[in-house]
Amino acid sequence: MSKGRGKSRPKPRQHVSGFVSILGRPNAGKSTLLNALMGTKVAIVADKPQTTRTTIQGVWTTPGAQVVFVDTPGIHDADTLFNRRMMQSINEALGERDLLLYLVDSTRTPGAEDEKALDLIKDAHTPAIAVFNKVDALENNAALLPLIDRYRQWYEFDEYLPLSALKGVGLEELRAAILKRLPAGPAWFPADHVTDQPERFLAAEIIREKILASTRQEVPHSAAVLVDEWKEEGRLTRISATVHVERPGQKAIIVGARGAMLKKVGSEARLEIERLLGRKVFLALFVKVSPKWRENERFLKELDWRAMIGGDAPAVREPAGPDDNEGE
Ligand SMILES: Nc1nc2c(ncn2[C@@H]2O[C@H](COP(=O)(O)OP(=O)(O)OP(=O)(O)O)[C@@H](O)[C@H]2O)c(=O)[nH]1
Ligand SMILES: [Mg+2]
Repeated sequence: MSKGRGKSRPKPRQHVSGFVSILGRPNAGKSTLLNALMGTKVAIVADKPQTTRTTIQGVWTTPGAQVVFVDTPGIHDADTLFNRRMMQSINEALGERDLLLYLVDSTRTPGAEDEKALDLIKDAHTPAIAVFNKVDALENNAALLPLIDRYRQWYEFDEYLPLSALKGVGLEELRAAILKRLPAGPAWFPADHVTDQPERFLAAEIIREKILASTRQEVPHSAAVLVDEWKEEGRLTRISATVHVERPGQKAIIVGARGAMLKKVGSEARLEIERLLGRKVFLALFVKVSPKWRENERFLKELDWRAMIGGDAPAVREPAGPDDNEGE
């Protein structure tokens, strides 16, 4: 707070830009924060861990700055090929960044796993801000001080900020702390560029979000969504997508009694995809049992849109693993 000077005009600064990765344990609120910082929904959110499965970019452009935020999967012990891929994408998000935001769920008591997750931050040798999220859910803020102290003992962050990504409390302070640490640089993307995710992937993610919201236990982890077909027909976009699960019991849950669950998920997803595209959408949704897809290299390649749009991987056009894919 500046004493007596009222609102002093900030000095004109050079245009700044940079890459800022958002990291933390599963369910800490990383994607909620990305959406809050962007002011628009870029990443799906759920009250289940491991919702985000790949890095997701949100490009925030203001008159004096452009920030590329990179949301990441939660840091966890990887047990399957799929989880190892998730950890790999976290590691990639740590390289050559200007700043890291390490998100802590302030409502949880920190333990050994939280301390271990910080090793990744320590090894990155990049400026990092510790963000204590979900303060709206704390009974009183006094609980925050010992928590901040604990993290301070584990790692000396550049700053420690309380925040509620959900309620938008502390966002301005966080934005200021970010901008202050970015180097002078140009905008790399046009002002209307918001994310790197193709519409096909966003649609698949929206479908998965509706499934996550309606299911529990092992079903959320076992569901993967692939868009099989995408056709523009006049003013209508016709999308056909398949929800892959690992076991017949999970398929039964997602389909529901007389197809009720699939209908609900499908219509919730369709409405949101229509809002996203600004067009009418016809969504055909199927459920398929694809045993052990999380260990299936070819299936994972199909899920990874970066590989599909010509990353380093060769374009594989054969049907993915256990999938029967789109019909001609
Ligand atoms: N009360 C409260 N809940 C929050 C806040 N931020 C996020 N949440 C909730 O925490 C849950 C997880 O949010 P996500 O944004 O999906 O968390 P994430 O860290 O991206 O999770 P993963 O992608 O699974 O690693 C959701 O139910 C959010 O609504 C917050 O500031 N306050
Ligand atoms: Mg997430």
